[in-house]
Amino acid sequence: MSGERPLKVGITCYPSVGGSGILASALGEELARRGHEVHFISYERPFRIPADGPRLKFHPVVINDYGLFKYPDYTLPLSVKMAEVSRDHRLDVLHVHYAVPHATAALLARSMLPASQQPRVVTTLHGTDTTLLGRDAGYGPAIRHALASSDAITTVSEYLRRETQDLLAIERPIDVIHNFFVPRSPRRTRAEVRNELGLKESEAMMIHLSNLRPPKRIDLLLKAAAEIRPRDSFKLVILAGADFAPFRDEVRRLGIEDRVIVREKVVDVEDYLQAADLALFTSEMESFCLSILEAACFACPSVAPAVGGIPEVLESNVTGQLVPFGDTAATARAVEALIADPARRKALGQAAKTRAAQRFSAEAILPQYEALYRRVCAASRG
Ligand code: GMT
Repeated sequence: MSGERPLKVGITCYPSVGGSGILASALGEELARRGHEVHFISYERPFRIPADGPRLKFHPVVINDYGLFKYPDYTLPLSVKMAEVSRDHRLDVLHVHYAVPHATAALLARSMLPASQQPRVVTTLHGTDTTLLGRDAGYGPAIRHALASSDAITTVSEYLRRETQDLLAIERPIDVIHNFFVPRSPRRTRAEVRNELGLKESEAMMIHLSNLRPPKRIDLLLKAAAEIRPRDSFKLVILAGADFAPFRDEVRRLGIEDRVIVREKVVDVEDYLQAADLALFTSEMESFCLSILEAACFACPSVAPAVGGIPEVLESNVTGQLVPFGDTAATARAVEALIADPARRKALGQAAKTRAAQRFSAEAILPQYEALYRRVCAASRG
């Protein structure tokens, strides 16, 4: 840190498996490492944050079950906890990841406090909070209001900035701060992981990691895998952040049971990423696709559709291969070409790793968040 006083930052995110929570957790961990004080506020401890330490603390939001409520309410107890933590720890900034309902709760928390105790509110949009909920008549106006009232808005890609401006008619400046990833050291060797998976020497390990939500288009992932030839040249290892059972029938129907290996709710993704030869994604929409970056950090090139913010993460023919969305034949051909050419695969993987370190590492991204926090803290409120 540059001689300036450390900041006190509250972070709210979804604690479950998902890119926004992973990013928010890594941000908090890195801020604490850099000497700032970080307070996570959520209904559960985010799964990747370390145990509480001198500069990192988790504050759970307790939700009671009231018979009158048909739908349990989270926004109000969250806002009360945010206000409490802001007041007790004199927070400079409340940084919320994923607008719904976090940004609205932060504004409410801010307005519950006297002016001298009000933190600045920074809202980071991650994707479907703009592209899905932003279009929803039941959420759009509330999101727009929360963004208009935040002290700063950031998006994780240029693509998402444009979408937010267009869909939500936001005219004020939006800062683009790309996602970053800090790879942890694998706990097992590449050989141990391949052994666990029962991979033959002749089989390329193709990895897919996601929360399996509808935009990930697991149907297309499986279809593309079924079109890869020779069919015994690879195994598709799916690190599923959710129950894979709903996709089992499709795996059987496509006759690829012997090609697909699923591991659910894996925490040590690094073990598998270091062992992978390439990664495959078939999403219909991604504002960034953190998983491509995670793979890149382990010199693993990706094949992915040219949608949303993916072209900002993956440079086609340099760090992997972009393909048209939904074209499973083109996807299978791109994968086949990489399987058949280990030297090219390696070159793309190395370039992906270098680019990740240059553009999407903590060293590259953290100073951007610190500068943003200092900017909003220095600005007088309009
Ligand atoms: O929008 C979602 O599907 C959930 C969200 C999440 O919390 O995982 O994903 C979004 O945020 C990630 C982290 O910034 C991005 O890498 C994902 O591309 C983005 N997903 C979409 O835009 C669909």
